[in-house]
Amino acid sequence: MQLDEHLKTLGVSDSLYEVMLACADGIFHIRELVHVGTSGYAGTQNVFGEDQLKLDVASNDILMKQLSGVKSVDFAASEEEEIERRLHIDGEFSVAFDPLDGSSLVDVNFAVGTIIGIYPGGSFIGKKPSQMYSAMVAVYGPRTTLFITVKGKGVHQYVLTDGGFELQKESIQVAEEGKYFAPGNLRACAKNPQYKALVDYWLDNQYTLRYSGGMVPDINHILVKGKGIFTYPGYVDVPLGDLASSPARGDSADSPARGKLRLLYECGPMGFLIIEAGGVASDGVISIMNKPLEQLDQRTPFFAGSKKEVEKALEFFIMR
Ligand code: P6P
Repeated sequence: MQLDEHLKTLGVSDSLYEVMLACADGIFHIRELVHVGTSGYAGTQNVFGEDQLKLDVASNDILMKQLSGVKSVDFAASEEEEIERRLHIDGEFSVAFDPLDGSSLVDVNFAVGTIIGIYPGGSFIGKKPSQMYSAMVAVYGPRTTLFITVKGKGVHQYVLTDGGFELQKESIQVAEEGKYFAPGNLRACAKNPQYKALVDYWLDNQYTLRYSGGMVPDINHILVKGKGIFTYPGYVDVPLGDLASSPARGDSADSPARGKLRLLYECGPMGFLIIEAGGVASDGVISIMNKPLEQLDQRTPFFAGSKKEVEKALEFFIMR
C-alpha cells in the first residue's frame, strides 16, 4: 500500500494529509541530493555556529519551497535558519524540521536523515512536543525509509520504491527492555562519572553497541529492532534537574551543559515516534513531550527507547 493510501486508511484529515504529502515529496527530492548532490561547504554558518554544507542549504530550501506551496502552513522553522518564517498567516499548522540531520556524515557515507514535526499553527515558542499532530522521519541509508506517526494512530514504516513510499511495517512497537545501546556524547564521561558508570553497566551486562553518530539512523535501529536505548546527556556533571530548569548553566559553545541536541528539531519529533511506539523519551527529569520550547535553538539532554532501559539509565543520574 502506498503512503497516500495508508494515510487515508488512518483517517488523517485532508488538511494534515496535504502537509504530510508535501513533506514526503520534499524528502524524495532531498534523497536525490544526498545520493548525487555536491559535497562541500556553503561558506555560511547556522545559528549554532556550525559550518553549513551545500547539502544543508539545498535540503532546507527544498522543504521550505514545499511548505510554501501549502496554504495551511503558518510558521516554518528550520535548524538551518535563525528565525521561524511566516508562510501563510493563521494557517492551521506550523512545521519544524531538521532538513538533513547528521549531514557531516554524508562524506563518510554513513546514513543521515530528515526530521519533521507538524504542530498547530502559530509560533513555536511556548509550544510543547505533546502538541504535535504528526512526526515524519526519513532515513537515507542503503535504502530510503520513512517513519510516520499521527497522534494516537501508531508508528508506521515505509520504504521508497520506484513507485513511491510503500508501506513496509504497520504499528511498530518498542519493547520494555532490550540490550542495544546508542551512547551519544561519550566525551562527557570524562567529566560526568555518572555517565561513565552507566556505560560500564552496559558493558558489564553485555549490551550490544549500535551507534553511528547520526540520531536518525541510531533511533531508526531502536524502532526497527523494537528495543534499545539512545542517550545524549549534557557535557558536565550538572544535576539533570538543574539542567531541565536553568538556562545555559555550565554552557559553553563547544560543550553545552545540556548537550548539543535540539528540542524542537530533533528530540521532540524523535521522542514522539518512540513514545507512540510504546517507549519513553525524557530529558532526564520529565517526558520530552512536556518540555516547553523557550527558544527555537533550545538544547536538551535526551534519553529515549525501551521503558525499562531508560528508567535504568536515569537511576545512574542521581538527582543531587
Ligand atoms: P556527536 C548530528 O550532528 C547530531 O545532531 C545527531 O544526529 C547525533 O546524535 C549527534 O549530533 C552526534 O553528536 O557529539 O557524537 O558528534
